[in-house]
Amino acid sequence: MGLPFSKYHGLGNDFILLDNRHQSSPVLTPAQAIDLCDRNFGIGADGVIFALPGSQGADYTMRIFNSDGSEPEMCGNGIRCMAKYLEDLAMTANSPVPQSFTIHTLAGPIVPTLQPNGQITVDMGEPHLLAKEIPTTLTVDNNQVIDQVLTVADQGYQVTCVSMGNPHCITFVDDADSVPLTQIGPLFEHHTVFPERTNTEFIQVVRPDYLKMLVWERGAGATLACGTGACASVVAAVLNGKSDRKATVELPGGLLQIEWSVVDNHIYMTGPAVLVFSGEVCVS
Ligand code: ZDP
Repeated sequence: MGLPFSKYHGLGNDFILLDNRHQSSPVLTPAQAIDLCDRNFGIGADGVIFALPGSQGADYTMRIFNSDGSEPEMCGNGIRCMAKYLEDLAMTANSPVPQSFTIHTLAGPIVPTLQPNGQITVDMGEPHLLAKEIPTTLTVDNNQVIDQVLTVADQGYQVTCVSMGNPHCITFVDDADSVPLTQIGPLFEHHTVFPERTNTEFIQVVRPDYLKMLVWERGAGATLACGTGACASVVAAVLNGKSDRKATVELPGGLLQIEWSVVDNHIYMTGPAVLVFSGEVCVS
C-alpha cells in the first residue's frame, strides 16, 4: 500500500521522484501530487517527477506536476534530480550506470550528463524567443519581447520573455534583495498577457559573468532555485547586452553555471542534484 519514493533537491528546489518505468502514464493524479507536495500534510516538495519509459527514441521520459497540480513542459533542476535518481536506481540494481542519457520531455529531448565530480551538465536545447512560442500577447514588431514595457500593479517593468520549453519573463533590477517577490510575483504569473501563465525572474547583474536571480515559479511560487529560469535569464541578459554567454547564476539555494553555446545555440546548465531521503508514502 505504501508507494516507494525518493526525494531529491537541486539547490533547494525539491522534488519527489517516482519510479514510473513500468508504465507510460503517471502513477499519481495531479490531485495526489498536490497532497504529496504539501509541506505539512505530505512529504513536502516543489513538484513530483515521474521517471517514465522512453519514447520517440529517448532512453526515458520525464513528466512533472508542479505543487499546484499543473504540468510544466520542462524543469531544469528536476531533470538533474532525475539523472541522479536514474544513476541511483541503476546502482541499486547492480546494472551498468550510463553517464549520459536522452530524456524525452514536453519541451523535446533533453540530455543530462553525469560528471566525475558529481555535478550534472544538461543540454537544455535551444531557447525560443517568438512571442507565440512563449506564449505571450505582449507582441512587438519583430515578434520577440526584448526590453518591452509590462505594466504590473500600475508600475512599468522592462521585461524580456524567453521560452526554455516553459515560459519565462525576466526583469533586470538594481538590487535583487529589494524586490517584493511575494507581492508582485503572482501578478506577473497571472498577467493577462501570459495565456499559459509564466515563471518570473528578477535579475541583478553583479558582473557580466555573474548574475543574481530571484524567481517566482508558475505553479510553485517563490522557490530557492529554477534551472530553466537561470538559462532563460542568461539568454535575456545576452540579448540585452548585459552579460557574457557564459555566466554563473546565484540563486537563493546556490550557484548554477550556464553557457549559451555559439556553436549549436544550445544552453548548457551545470549544477548539483542531491538525494535527501527515500521511503514509502501512503497515497489515498
Ligand atoms: O514552468 C513551470 O511551471 C515551472 N514551475 C516548472 C519547474 C521549473 C523548475 N523549477 C526548473 O528548475 O526549471 C523545476
